[in-house]
Amino acid sequence: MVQQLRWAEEQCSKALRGWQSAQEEETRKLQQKMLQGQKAAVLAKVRQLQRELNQSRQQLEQLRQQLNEERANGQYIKDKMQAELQEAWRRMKAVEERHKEEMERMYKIQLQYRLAEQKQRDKGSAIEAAAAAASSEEASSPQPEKPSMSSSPRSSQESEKPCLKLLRNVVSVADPEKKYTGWKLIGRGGFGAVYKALEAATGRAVAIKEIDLQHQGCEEALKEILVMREKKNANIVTYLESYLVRGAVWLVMEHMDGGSLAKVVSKKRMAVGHIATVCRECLQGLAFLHANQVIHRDIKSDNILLGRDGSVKLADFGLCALLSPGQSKRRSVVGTTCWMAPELVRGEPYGPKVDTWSLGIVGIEMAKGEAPYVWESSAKVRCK
Ligand code: 3AM
Repeated sequence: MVQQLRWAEEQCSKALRGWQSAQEEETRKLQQKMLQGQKAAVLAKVRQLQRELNQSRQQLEQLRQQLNEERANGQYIKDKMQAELQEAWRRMKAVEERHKEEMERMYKIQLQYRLAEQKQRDKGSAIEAAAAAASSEEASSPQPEKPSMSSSPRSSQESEKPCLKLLRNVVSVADPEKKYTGWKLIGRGGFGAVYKALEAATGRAVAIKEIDLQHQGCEEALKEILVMREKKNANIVTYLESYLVRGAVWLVMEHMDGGSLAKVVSKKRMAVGHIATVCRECLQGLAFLHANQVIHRDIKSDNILLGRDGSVKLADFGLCALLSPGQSKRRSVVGTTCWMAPELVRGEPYGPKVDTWSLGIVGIEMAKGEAPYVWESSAKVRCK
């Protein structure tokens, strides 16, 4: 019996141990499950954070890139401005150099003329002096290159007299300051200034070019008036009248309300069709001048004027040359360097074709915005 009880006890304790260990196993499994659940939740959280972190990192990287790009852009703009500044400085220096050269040339020419005048005065004939001055224009070289550096500064009283007499016969006698009102300065050139004014009687707008005879010779002013007065054409600015006022000629002409071609080319690139039209109109003007034995000698965009009605006209005849059957070629070196034909630069005999060359340079101005070598010194341009 005792044995049976012991066996039963053993069986019971075995069963108890088995149940205990099964329960422990269950508890462990349950704990594991709970832990796994927590772990999964935590892991999900960690993954979520990881994603957010990555996003923040990407945003940061993008911002850094933007910042770098902006810095690079800023640097680029700074570099570009610096380059433009250097270029502007270089151009200014080139212009300064050209200005200095032109001034020196002008002084030399003035000296030549004074000497020529002195010689003629010694001969005792004022008329002879004027003739000699005119012929020395063709003989002496180099001559001035810009209208502002005109080759004939005012001659002495004696040699000016015949020219002034002729001028007085040509100009009007009324008071231009009464006839024209509302004067406004348009611009200045080496010769003097150009004003816009209104004819009081009609309200018509006119341009009045004041030619200072101290700077532009009397002969040149007279020549300019006579050529404009006699050679009328749809492609040449219309001359109206002129006055002699306080040592200056006031040349009254039609007002071209579109301004100069130079202004247009400096502001925008022209369409091919517009370039072709300007060329055609200028060529018509030149054909007319050449058929009338006149060489303009200073064709450039500054001397081509535009009207809002589409008109294109040649202006500024201060440097023109008149040909004759006995003199079909000229030699004097006048004009503006970058527009001058090679034969003219070299001081060789030349004819009307020099104007055609200059118009070719105007074509380049219209296509590219400026004439070739325009920022180089005159001496350099002549070598090219
Ligand atoms: O300096 P800008 O280009 O503004 O165009 C000529 C230049 O102006 C203008 O006068 C200035 C000095 O030469 N000009 C000359 N003749 C003219 C005219 N007949 C004229 N403007 C209008 N009509």
